[in-house]
Amino acid sequence: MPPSPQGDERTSRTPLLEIVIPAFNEEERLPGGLLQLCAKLARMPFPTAVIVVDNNSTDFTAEIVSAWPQGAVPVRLIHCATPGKGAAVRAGLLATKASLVGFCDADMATGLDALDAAVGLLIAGEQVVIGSRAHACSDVENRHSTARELGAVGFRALARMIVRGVSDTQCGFKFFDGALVRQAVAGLRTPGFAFDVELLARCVGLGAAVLEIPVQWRDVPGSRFSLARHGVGILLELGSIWIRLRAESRAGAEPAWDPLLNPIGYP
Ligand SMILES: Nc1nc2c(ncn2[C@@H]2O[C@H](COP(=O)(O)OP(=O)(O)O)[C@@H](O)[C@H]2O)c(=O)[nH]1
Ligand SMILES: [Mg+2]
Repeated sequence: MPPSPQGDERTSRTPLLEIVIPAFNEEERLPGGLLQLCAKLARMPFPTAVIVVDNNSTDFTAEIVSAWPQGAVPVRLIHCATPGKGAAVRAGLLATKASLVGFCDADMATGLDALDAAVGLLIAGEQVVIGSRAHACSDVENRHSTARELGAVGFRALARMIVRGVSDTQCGFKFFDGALVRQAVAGLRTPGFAFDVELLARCVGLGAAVLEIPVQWRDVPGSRFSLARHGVGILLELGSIWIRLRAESRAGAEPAWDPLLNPIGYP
């Protein structure tokens, strides 16, 4: 089907908002997620675009994106050679040019109604707006195992030592001032699931405040995360983040903070 005239007009302009979706073996969940996201973005009153970042998926993820019909919301595929969600999000964010950018998961576990609030807050001057399942007004439908929930409690306690004041660093729904996040993500070194902690720490190190907003979140079956496969790796990643940021701070590099003497924090 040829793109609509409206699509021609919207896609010829530089997007104001670009959204990155990291995707690994997502042939089941991605088509529905992309449909939802594109429908939502097509209703926004400015040009938008989507970037899907694939890590050598062994299923039809890449083919699905390559063949995606280019309508009012262009959808572009990027390959990332380094495995991991963090590496993929980094590659996607670095490929953006828009003044507002963000990322969300292929399963659209976070309800897209929150996008209006996130974009409105960024336009009003916020620099980092993130979905938070810990927000008192969030509506969360969680089917995680007890083991994963216990692991999450431990993770949150450790993550708070690096980004104090953020209750939920791991919700896959984060939006940023484009220039800020491109600068922050350039230094990101965490390839796996703990990358959000380093990214938020780097944004705060650059002087940004993190605003958590309520979301509707439902656990979508088909998660790529496995406590058995990723649990230890995540802990190691947290330790590396702490050490790396501390070393950078001591060397006088950005971000200029020390997690011991001057922990990233909010009032
Ligand atoms: N490109 C890429 N995406 C990944 C990788 N691991 C996870 N993702 C994506 O990250 C998003 C969140 O993953 P998901 O499995 O839903 O994790 P959960 O919601 O935390 O259980 C999805 O879009 C996944 O496809 C990876 O190694 N590479
Ligand atoms: Mg998920």
